[in-house]
Amino acid sequence: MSENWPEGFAYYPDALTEAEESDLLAFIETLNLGPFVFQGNPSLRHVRNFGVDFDYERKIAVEAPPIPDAFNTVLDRVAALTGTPRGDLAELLVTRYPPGASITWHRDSRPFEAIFGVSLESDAPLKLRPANPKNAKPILTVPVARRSVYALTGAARSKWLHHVPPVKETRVSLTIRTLRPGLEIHPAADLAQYQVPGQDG
Ligand SMILES: O=C(O)CCC(=O)C(=O)O
Repeated sequence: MSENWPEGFAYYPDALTEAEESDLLAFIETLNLGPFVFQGNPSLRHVRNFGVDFDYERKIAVEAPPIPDAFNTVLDRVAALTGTPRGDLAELLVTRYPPGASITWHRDSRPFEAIFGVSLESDAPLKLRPANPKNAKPILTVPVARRSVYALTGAARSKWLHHVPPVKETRVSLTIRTLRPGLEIHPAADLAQYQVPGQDG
């Protein structure tokens, strides 16, 4: 643990074995990822949501296909490491970052509560800074290694922003999230849209 990290941030290196990472990457190869699209603009990142999705246009949570069993091991591991009830891990987002892809400074959408990030295939820096620009704390950099898990809960989730700068090598991440209590999940207008996803984040 670093004393500089915000309250609610935790980092777990070597959370997965090399064999578990290989199995996950092989399964992810079989998924039909599509470009993340925001306000009509496709990004370099390719994504696919399971469990729940966030509709950025309507700003609501919507149903997504169930989380495949191939993710059971990683979900069990995240639950055990972070002390989160396994059943609360309701959403899983797969993201592939080809070289040059990044994710801009952001705080995750309101429907989601705790956030757990699993890094696969390559190491990358995760940047953190306070959401309030008047708070002059410096930007923190956490080198998140492949096979690690990081947690964003508490202040780290609600009062800080995070960002992954353009990656040098292909990186895959799993973003696993709990849902805000009482969240209404709307039926997806057409679940077939997820065969060619592009509106998750
Ligand atoms: O790839 C990561 O570790 C960060 C993903 C993220 O911040 C997001 O999907 O909202």
